[in-house]
Amino acid sequence: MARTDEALIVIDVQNDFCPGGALAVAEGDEIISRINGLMSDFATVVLTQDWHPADHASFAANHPGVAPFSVIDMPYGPQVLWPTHCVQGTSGAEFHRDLHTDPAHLIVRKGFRPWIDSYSAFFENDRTTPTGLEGYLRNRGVTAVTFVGLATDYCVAYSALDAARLGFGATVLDGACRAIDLNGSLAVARDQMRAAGVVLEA
Ligand code: VGL
Ligand code: ZN
Repeated sequence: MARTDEALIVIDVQNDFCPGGALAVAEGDEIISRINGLMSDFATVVLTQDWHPADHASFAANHPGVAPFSVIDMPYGPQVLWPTHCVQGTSGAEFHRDLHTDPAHLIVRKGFRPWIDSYSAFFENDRTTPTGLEGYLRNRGVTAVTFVGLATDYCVAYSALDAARLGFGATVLDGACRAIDLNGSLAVARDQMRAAGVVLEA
């Protein structure tokens, strides 16, 4: 039976992060059946949804002359410029059709402010503007969170690092995640997570 103090956080299992999508993560769809099977083990299930306006500052298309995957300085720090993805209301922003969404208790949308990106389920990329998820989890008595989804080295890692920083027990099920791995970002993310006390399990 599900432990009442544990939550499963399913990060960004959306069409644009799956094969054929605008920011496709290799094998991104191969984790879905395992994720579906995990949901009944947790008393709280949260889905996140990357949810950008078309004029979002993280899109290379909104920075003329700058190539996708280059890095620029934003007021809150370095920012990778991504191909246009997960635009609000488009099919690319929808959850993958195989993902079970009915068991979810909460869907957190993030990245909807045009001038700031939001990788983490807890904070925008300034690491201080909250999404409200921390309060939701604490209010429900959650003390430990398990992360699965896309992408390991961006939204999953940022979320897990924030969870650990906030004092939640934090586990990442690596086999139920897939990575973008941009210039070694996966190895860096794994090192940072381990150093922060995030438990990486297969
Ligand atoms: C993500 C890059 C841009 C992610 C979201 O879900 O990991 N990565 N937006
Ligand atoms: Zn995004």
